[in-house]
Amino acid sequence: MTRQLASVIGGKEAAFGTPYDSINPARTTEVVARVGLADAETFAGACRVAREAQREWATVPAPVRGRVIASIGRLVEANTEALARLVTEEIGKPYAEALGEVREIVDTCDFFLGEGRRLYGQTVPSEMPDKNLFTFRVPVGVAAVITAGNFPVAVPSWYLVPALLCGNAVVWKPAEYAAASAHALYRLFTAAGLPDGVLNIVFADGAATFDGLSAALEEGTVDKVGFTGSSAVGRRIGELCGRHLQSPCLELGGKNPMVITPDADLDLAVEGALFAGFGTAGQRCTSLGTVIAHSSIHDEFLARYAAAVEKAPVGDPMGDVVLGPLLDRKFAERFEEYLTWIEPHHTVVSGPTGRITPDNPRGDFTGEGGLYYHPVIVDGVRPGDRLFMEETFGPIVGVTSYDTLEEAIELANLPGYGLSSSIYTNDPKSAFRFRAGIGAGMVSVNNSTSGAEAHLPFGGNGRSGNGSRQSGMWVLDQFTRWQSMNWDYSGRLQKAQMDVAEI
Ligand code: UN1
Repeated sequence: MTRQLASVIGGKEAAFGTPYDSINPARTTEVVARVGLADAETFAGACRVAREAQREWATVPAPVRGRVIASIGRLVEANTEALARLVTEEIGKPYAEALGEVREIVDTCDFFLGEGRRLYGQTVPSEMPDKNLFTFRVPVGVAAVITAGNFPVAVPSWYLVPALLCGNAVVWKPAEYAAASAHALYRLFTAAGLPDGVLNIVFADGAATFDGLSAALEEGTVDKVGFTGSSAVGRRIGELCGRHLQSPCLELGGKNPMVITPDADLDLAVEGALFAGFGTAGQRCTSLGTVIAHSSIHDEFLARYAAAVEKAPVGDPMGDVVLGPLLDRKFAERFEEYLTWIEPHHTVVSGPTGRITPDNPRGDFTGEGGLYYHPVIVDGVRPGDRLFMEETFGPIVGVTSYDTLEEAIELANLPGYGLSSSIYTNDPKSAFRFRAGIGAGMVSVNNSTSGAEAHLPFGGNGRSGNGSRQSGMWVLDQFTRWQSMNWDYSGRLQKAQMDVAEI
């Protein structure tokens, strides 16, 4: 029987709402879950419930909250295979990658369970005698977390784990096409001992979420918004939050470049470009957008890259494949549009393009009723081309060439995103110059643009975000605010700046 999933608010199932079917993109006739989408008022109501629950949760000592995070980590780890299988079934991510995604949640919990015992404030010297200064981290309050479905369980955990650890309550709105994976994760979180109302899950479409969030911000029941998704929606969320003097945590798109210098190990670069370009079918925010290869090795790299892509297995994501299907019909439609951006001056070096069907097969593979697409490499992209400038969430990689490192850096920065980047080189000077010149938040040397570790700052600049960072200790600044305290025990009024101690 098909799973029926409704929002859960304050520990209780909400009214079912409008039905939506989350399908298996590898077999589009298979419904993974029937999801009830809530309206805007339900979203705003969940924020009110969270506001109430947060008051109690904030009084739970941080080390005890850390123990809850430890339990979440253990529960997720014990359910690794089941959760990874569900992710693969619902969004078509190859099973090996889905296992990695679940691992990323456990890594996040491992990091933050200890943070419960740290969550340090500071003692700060005063300019006056007999006076002490302190800082404390205080929870922000209620966080509204809106996440995409390409990482349906790991990326939400990057918000939920630190937000909860810091003493906040959360209203989480996952992507509806990844609702079953989100619901399974939600159940594991709450089973670890979170009080009702501290973590709420609301399924809703984009319009209801936006209206519900506007209402909640107006009412003052949301204090922080976390959003992972497209740059266009991120901009709208940023504008909305700005009207309420809030700064959201935005993790948006990328047009992630990979520069290959003349002395690079080309086989290593090909391997990196294969994973970065076509892992998760090119639907990571860290996926490779454009390869910028030195003109002296451009042809050789391209030949090897095309050969590797030709050999890459595409098919059932439960099997040993590089590419499974695209996430969902909406993404498949958009990808078809990106394919129309291929211009006459481009050269497709990877064979056929478009959906894999019996009429457009990939070897023996005919697509079997799934949202499978041919991986595409397009040579000759250049500034001004949409394929060069815009994120193309899907299995397509552009290639261009350069002559000087300065030119490569300029090309890499041109689209105005700034999430991930990579350089393949054996020359440390080039690596460090690239690091200093690139506008991206993340730089890889001799490694793929994808695959950031869970305890380094993750995030971007420009069209990729507003400079906020997730993961590791840096995300604590998203979910706590600094409060300072001064305590004067001199027994007199000592005035700052006016009664500075003299020597
Ligand atoms: C995303 O696609 O939103 O670095 C996140 C990576 C993963 C996370 C991707 N650890 O590719």
